[in-house]
Amino acid sequence: MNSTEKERNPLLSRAAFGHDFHWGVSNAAFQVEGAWNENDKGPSIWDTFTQKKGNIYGGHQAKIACDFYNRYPSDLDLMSALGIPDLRFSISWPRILPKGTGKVNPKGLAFYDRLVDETLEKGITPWVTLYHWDLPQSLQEQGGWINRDIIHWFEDYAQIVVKTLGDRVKNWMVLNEPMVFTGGGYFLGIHAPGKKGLANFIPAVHHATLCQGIGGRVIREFSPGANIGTTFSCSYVEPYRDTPRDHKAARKIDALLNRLFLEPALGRGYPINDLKLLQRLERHMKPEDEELMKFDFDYIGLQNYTREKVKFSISTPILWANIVKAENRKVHFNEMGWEVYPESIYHMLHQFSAYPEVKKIIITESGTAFDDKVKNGEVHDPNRTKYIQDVLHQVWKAKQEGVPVQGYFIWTFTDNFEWAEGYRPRFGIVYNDHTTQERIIKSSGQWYSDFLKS
Ligand code: GCO
Repeated sequence: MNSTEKERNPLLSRAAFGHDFHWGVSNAAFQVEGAWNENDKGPSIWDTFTQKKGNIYGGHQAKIACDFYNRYPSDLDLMSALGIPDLRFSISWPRILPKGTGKVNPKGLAFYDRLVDETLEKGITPWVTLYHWDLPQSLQEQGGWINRDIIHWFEDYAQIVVKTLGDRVKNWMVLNEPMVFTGGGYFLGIHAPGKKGLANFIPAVHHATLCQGIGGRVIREFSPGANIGTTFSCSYVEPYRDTPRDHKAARKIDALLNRLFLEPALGRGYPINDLKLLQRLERHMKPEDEELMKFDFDYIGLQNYTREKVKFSISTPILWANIVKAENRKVHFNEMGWEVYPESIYHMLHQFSAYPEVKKIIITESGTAFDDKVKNGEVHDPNRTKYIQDVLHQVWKAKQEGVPVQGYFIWTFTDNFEWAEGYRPRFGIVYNDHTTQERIIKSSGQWYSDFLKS
């Protein structure tokens, strides 16, 4: 691209975001590692959930996934060759503590020791997520997230990990998307552990919120000088029609999707005024909880993929609100059925940065899923490249307007196990042939490499 084109569209240069802006890719243990029972790893709720017939698209399994457990050295080489500076990955709790508590698995710790060392050796900065949904099955058998004891189980687990890696890992995230793992796993039953209803959802929400703050304090204590964040899924929410009922419905869904976990972390308590059903949380609150939930995070991890349009719905009791699917709104949508709407991230950056307690925002996940195909040994995904460019335009605009956004991580590096959707949706900038484990850099991956080297 010649210089005049670059000037016309400054976004196509990394420099437009400033020298201190972080760039990377994200993945998660259960979605890429495989080795589901190797070297004394215990089962997670996702191992149990995927092995139960009917839960996962096509009966897909993650016993091997991308075989990252064995292939991470060559994947790190590929990231390094592409000039990707940062890698976000997560720790598998049952690899460290096969029973969730008690006896530590030295082979599990040794794996992450090696992974961190090799990441650093290859000039890549590790960003570590403590919890990306793979709760040890044995803890679920004691109630999992609905058992308040999890705040002690999680604290012990976090201490072991941070004491082991905290000398070399200086960028941390406590939880990945608590709204999704409590909503999917403990209300709708479509994610592990497949529980349903408010009786499961409400205590899971409160205990996850407590662990957000507890995890922050553990990292602060055992990883000196660490940059500590935690991540939140979010979607720009708009009323389907410009009517008072749809506006009210949109406010409720916004409270549920975008405020439920962020506001207690900021010391603002739960958004009960806009979502009366959250009053149920109060019976789980103990006097010390307001303080426990709060933590002075160095940054907020923002994870955005789409926007939602919401309408009043008489057929949805308690919430009286329904999301109108993209396919019913005649808009362009991706392999997940999510509207392709890059502007959403602009609105969420402003919405999150409007809280004075939010010091910095890192976009810890952003990407899109298409039905990518290999043709003559190559994978051309110009639609993904365009989406990322359009999103970066929105990020740059928000940054120009004063939003303290300091980083962008693409979800994800290699195509991987997309939870209940199995391997069908491909999010990667690198194609993975799940039979041969062959990696093929997609045209979006090449574009990202060129952008990072620009
Ligand atoms: C999430 C998870 C990722 C997903 C990605 C695409 O945000 O749901 O962090 O594990 O794979 O978001 O759905």
